[in-house]
Amino acid sequence: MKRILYSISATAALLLSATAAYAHVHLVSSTPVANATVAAPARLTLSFSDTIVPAFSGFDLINSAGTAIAIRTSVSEDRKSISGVPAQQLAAGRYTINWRIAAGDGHRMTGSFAFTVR
Ligand SMILES: [Cu+2]
Repeated sequence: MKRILYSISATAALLLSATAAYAHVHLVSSTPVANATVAAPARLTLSFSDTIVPAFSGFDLINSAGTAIAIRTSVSEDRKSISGVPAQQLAAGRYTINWRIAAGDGHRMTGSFAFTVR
């Protein structure tokens, strides 16, 4: 009986953690795609799996020298993506996007990825 109880609670714990992980909002796609080499993009877009809180969601664009590029970000009307238009055309080189969001469930998350402008 003890053994049965143990396996039931272990299964419940697994199910709970799987549900919690699934519930977290995550980055589903981006333009440019992570690690892509592209022509200078006029607009950068990050799409998330669920709604985010505009006041606490945005991203920074950093060049290979570590300098932040001026960019104004905004959250879409459906609150599932963030777009930003660089203040000037991006020069060739490698760039990193550092994003931060607050999800509807109150969790804050951050992440980053890089792309290259040819
Ligand atoms: Cu969450």
